[in-house]
Amino acid sequence: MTQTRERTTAPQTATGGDILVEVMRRHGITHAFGVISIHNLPLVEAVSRELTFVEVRHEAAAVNAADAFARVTGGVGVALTSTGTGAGNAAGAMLEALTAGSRVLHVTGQVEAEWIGSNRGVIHEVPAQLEMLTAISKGASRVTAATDSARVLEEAVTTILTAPHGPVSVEWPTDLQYLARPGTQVEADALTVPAAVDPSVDEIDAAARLLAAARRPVIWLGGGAAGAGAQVRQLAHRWGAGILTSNSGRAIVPEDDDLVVGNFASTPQGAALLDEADVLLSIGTHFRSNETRTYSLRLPQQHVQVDVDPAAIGRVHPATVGVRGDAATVLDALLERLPDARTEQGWADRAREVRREVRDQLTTYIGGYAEICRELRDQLPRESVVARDVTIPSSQWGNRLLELYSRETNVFPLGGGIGQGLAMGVGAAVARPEVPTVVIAGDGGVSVHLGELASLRGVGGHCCVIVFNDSGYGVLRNMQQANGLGREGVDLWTPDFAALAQSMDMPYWRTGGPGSFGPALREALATGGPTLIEVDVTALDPVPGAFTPPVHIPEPEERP
Ligand SMILES: Cc1ncc(C[n+]2csc(CCOP(=O)(O)OP(=O)(O)O)c2C)c(N)n1
Ligand SMILES: [Mg+2]
Repeated sequence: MTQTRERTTAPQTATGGDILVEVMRRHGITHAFGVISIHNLPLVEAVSRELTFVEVRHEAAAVNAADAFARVTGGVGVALTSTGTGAGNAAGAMLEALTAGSRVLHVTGQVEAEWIGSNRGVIHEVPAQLEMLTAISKGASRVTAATDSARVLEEAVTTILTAPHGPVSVEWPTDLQYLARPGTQVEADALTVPAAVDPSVDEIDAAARLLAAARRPVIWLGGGAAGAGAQVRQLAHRWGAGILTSNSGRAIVPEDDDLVVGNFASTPQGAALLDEADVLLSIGTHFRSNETRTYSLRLPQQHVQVDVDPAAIGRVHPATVGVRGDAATVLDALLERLPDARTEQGWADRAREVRREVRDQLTTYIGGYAEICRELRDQLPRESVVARDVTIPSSQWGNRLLELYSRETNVFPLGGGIGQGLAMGVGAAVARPEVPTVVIAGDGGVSVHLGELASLRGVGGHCCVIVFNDSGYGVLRNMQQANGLGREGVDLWTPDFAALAQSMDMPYWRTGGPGSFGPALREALATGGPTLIEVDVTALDPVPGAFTPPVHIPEPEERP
């Protein structure tokens, strides 16, 4: 079943869409994701004509795909939505982009300029759209004059790219989209993204003094350490220090490095390593609740914290020395000042031992999942993106045990919202067509945006969607059970995924028992196109240990 696309010729007159194209070109952005509407038609038309427009089925998916595109390419992702409900639909995914600090430019329509705020019931008119957009983004602005569109877009991109990064929304009244013309714009040139402030020499000297005295140092990486991977690796090996990471700090140093303990800080062995350490060097991390046993994990008192955001210093764990600045710049300066390793004999081996133990223990615990995890790693190229939805296989092992080798391949919803992984997979597959992408999703999460299977089929992305089917919201089931709560709201009527895949013209495999996943994955990846593998979680053998999320439920004695 092939579906052909008809391309129309360029319209007689250029529109604001051509200005958007100019801005995108200036920043090396090749694709936009979105849903067409009377409120963004000129934008979609020009992007389709001059660059690539990827049709998705929901505005949240457009933002998720743009977000993943940005994470994978290291550039900016663009999402185009309609005004009103379309812009509102984008909100949940914009919140994810905000949480993750993603470089997303969200351009949405607005009713014609003269009707804004008139409350006359103009189609798609909503009160306070700009206020809503402001609340869900790093910044939001409106095009108020046709000749000012390029400046507004450039300013938006500048805000996105100014550290700490984040998504920006621009609303553009429909009439002004048509009236805007290239060549008539004020200040249309690319603006300068301000460089991160140079770190203070005093702070670096103080940090180096403390670090030089460390006998048992440990490094903790968050997503803010991206760009400093080579330096961190050098320092870790010079020092013999183990590297713990948050989920988003994963693979900044490739996870097959023998000093990478990884996203295992909250395990007993990870906690023990932290307990034994005398100095912690943290770089660009939030110390989020999920990664610190809701802030109860004991961290070394001596703490050098590096972050580009001054507000992060000491926010969760007191910093003995805070260094504000770009991670790579700060690490370069620290490497200069820390020429020799004087750490305790055997300390590096201690980190290696923890690395081994946490992996062995989890591999045993996850039973039949271990084979799936191993097959994924064995069969996927190192450059493949693994886009993970919020499902047990992600939380339990995909976010930790499944080795990743570069930050760009580590795509997951940092804010924990389900239903975003599939569209992230679409964005990743578009960004990296030369290697297969894999999506890990639960039956619940994938059902949030089933329409995005059609988007994936439409773009023909080389992407294998792996749906782990336990007929419901398994993680909440486990939570209810572990806490003596009633089993409500968790058992779902689940689609026939074979029939669904057939309707999507996607090759399909159902696996479950031992030995069944590997061959299915091999065949799926060999197709070079979109495929669907359903894993019957109930057939996994040996039965995996249960996973319950690391959230605090008040004990009866805590209740007033
Ligand atoms: C947007 C959003 N709504 C609700 C939740 C709560 N939630 C977390 S995991 C989950 C279940 C996901 O089910 P599924 O994808 O089938 O994965 P499973 O837990 O069964 O492995 C739900 C409902 C959430 N995280 N995000
Ligand atoms: Mg499920």
